[in-house]
Amino acid sequence: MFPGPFNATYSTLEKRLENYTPLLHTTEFSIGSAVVIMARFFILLVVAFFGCVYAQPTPPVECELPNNVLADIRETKAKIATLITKLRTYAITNGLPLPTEAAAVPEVTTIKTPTLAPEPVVFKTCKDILDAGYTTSGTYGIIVEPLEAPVPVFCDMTTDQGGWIVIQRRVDGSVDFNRTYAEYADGFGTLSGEFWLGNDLISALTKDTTMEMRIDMTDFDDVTVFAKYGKFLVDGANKYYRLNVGGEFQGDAGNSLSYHQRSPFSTFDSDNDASPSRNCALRHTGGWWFKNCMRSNLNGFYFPDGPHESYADGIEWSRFRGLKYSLKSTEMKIRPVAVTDNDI
Ligand SMILES: *[C@@H]1O[C@H](CO)[C@@H](O)[C@H](O)[C@H]1NC(C)=O
Ligand SMILES: [Ca+2]
Repeated sequence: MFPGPFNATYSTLEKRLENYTPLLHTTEFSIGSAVVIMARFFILLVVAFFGCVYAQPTPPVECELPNNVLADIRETKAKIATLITKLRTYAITNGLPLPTEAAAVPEVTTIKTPTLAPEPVVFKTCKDILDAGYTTSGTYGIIVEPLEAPVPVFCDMTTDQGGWIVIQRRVDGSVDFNRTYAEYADGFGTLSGEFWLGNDLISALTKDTTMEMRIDMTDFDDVTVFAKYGKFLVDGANKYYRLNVGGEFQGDAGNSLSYHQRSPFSTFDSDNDASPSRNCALRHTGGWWFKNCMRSNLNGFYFPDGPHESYADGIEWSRFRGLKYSLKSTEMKIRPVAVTDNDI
């Protein structure tokens, strides 16, 4: 064919341009102009071939090309370099594999067919995240409509088969739970420690998805019990975040929440309870679905020891340790109700 270096250069270039052909259709740089450049380069090679080989019929090693041919070759090389730059830019903007920097002319062996970006995976609950294979408890982002940005939540991936969004945690008294109605609406505290997720978020999470709710609690003797409700829904701000708790009850903690069924949420600065004479939240501290007034309040004052002289102002669950005992730790968590064979 052509003398040594030209042959190698030509066939390499040809191969590369062939590899880039699928891309050329999708770039502003048309296949037509690439073909023109190729054809021009080919003619130059033929000229070079006859110039060298025919002038010196014995196997040529080197020969001088006319200046105008050399100039044309340089110009053509520059055009090819421009083409390659455009292709590299295309590859970068479309996430395609890049030709290596090392070679003067990039070496391309495979071309990834441009594909549409995959749909981002959207997790709406911790159960979604668990089902996707994330089995470690911790903070994850979930989409809570109508918000578009992911909301950080703490997922309990181990308790009772996991997949729980934790909405409340008390563990050491480090966070003040004696807060305003607005603060309870927004949420406060830290997801890794003590917090209230926020009534707006809890309402949004439970509004369209049937959720079950589980409470794990521990006393200062490290006795751990739980209460689990088959259905849990918190109404929106327009209904003062009214509690809807029902379904099947399970647990060894006793049921101290059903008494509060259909009570709106109250805080010391927003008395929505069923007691005309008292402000239940002010008396019992924290924010809760107070009625007249309470059989539980897990958002009360954190007593560091457990038993207390005062009446029902700590972290209380009457069926477990009565109303003069403040619990050591509590966690409230929600999870979509599993679809059973009966529902299908
Ligand atoms: C909670 O805050 C209110 C308003 O500041 C205050 O009147 C009340 O005494 C506080 N309760 C506790 C237990 O700190
Ligand atoms: Ca009242």
